[in-house]
Amino acid sequence: MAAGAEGMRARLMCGIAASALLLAPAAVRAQMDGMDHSAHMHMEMSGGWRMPPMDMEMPMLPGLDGVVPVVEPFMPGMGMDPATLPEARPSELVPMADGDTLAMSVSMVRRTINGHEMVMFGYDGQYPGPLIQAPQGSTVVVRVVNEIQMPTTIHWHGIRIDNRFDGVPGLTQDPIGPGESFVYEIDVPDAGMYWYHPHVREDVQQDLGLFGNLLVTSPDPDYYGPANREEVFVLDDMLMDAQGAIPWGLDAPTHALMGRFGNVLMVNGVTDHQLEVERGEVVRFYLTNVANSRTFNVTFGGAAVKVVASDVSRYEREQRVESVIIAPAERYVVDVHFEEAGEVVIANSIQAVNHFRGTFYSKVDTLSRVTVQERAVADDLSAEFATLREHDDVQAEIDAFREHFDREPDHHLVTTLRVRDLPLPIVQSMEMDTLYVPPIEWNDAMPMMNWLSTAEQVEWILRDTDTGAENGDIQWDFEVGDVVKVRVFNTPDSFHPMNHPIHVHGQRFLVLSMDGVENPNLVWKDTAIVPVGSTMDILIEMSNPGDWMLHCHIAEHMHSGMMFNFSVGG
Ligand SMILES: [Cu+2]
Repeated sequence: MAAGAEGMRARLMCGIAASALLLAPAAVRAQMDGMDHSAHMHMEMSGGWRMPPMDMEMPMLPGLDGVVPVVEPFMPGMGMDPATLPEARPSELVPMADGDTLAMSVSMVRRTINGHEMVMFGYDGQYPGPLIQAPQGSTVVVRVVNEIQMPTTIHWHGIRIDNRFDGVPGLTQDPIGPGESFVYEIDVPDAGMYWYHPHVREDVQQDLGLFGNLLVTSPDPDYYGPANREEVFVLDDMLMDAQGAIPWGLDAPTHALMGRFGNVLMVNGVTDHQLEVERGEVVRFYLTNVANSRTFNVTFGGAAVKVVASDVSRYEREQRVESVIIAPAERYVVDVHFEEAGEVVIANSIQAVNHFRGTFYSKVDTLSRVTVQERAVADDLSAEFATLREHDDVQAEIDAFREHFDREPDHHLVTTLRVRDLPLPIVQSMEMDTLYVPPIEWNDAMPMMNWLSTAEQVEWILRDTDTGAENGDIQWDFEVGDVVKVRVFNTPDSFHPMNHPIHVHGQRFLVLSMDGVENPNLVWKDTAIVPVGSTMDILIEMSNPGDWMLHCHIAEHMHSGMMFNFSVGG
């Protein structure tokens, strides 16, 4: 073991009362109840680290006071007065025509979240970045100038883009250094809502505000059907305490086990999002999840919801849903009918799990408050909303792939993880928790453990079970026109199993089945979540030549190794 690792171990071990970690959950609970959590919440830790805030429902393992991650902390603009920076502006719509060019900066901005003025990053000084709108089939140009002190790139997520402009450092381009620029030419072959973000230290840069939407409009004005209005909802969270954001890891991400869950939820960068609609309005919501790790379960009070589209296409058939489960990087287009006057709370409604006590409790966080006025909307779309449209063109396009649905997979992936140099007490306490693993990790049930696990100690793995190759050692080679079936199994038998949103660059895929149950309503996707213990079959259409990535879209998992490249020849 390297000297650095020894030092790290000593630091992690420092202050841990190992015996306390080995207590049964009930005993830990008893100790917890006597503790004042708030006292150390605000404590300044050594080296600029502050302990992340604990959920009051969650036990704090005793003896972890003073233990910090093995990496140095990073805060943008350390020592800088935020007042010297321009205040970020809300996202602005940028309609672009074929061949148009947008000049876009990546720069430091001032933002206030939850009452805290912070130095953050912004695209064109906005949060989220500009809402770029481009007609389907066009090519738009974005000239990016990097004005922050870190290298960056832009990945145009979900776009079947020319490989040269996919924004993956070391694969499709060199990172854009501070002061440098890069010109992206973005072909947009598919209508839908996309988004853009960096592919360099996503856990830091994306969390600090580098994300924006790209709306590709169909020439068909009736593409999604009628709605009274459209709203863009960018869902995000931020991990903060009473002093502001908890620092990020400088050389490697913290929160490598579960990803960096925030405790402050936001829509379009604000914590108090509100809407006012008239009674009877059908509102179309374009949802994008830009959080590092959080999967949202979005509910719309008692209002009726139907799901229309997802990442890269409309569904075969519109369908009524109770809520929308949206993993990091996914998008959904939903229509919501606000029939009753009054207030409707759009919320993240989850069943939180307390790993150490093995208990569940419901948790509802308001995302947006919708005031539905008494006055009825002039253009009543109730009848149209009640109709569940079928899209023959979507079905016909998918028909060409049905011959592949039932055949054996071409490739098998299993997801798992390895940990190294985590102190024994942490490992033991993690083992205590394994009975309570939920299929979807809705919240951070172990804030301290999670925070302390860095990408230097945790390796998340995609393993090709046909060859035994893992992560970067996997190399898949295809040709344009290939239709590839991949089976992904998310094993529940690992140190800390967790759901993974799997993202495929440059292509589109269908989720054929989950746990052997056929998907009855298909939609083209670029990202799909595999719950713990589940097996997902996807069918990827290799339509776009080049060298591409496949990875987990939990930022901390990708940076902990959960990625590999594949090539499409032709
Ligand atoms: Cu993952």
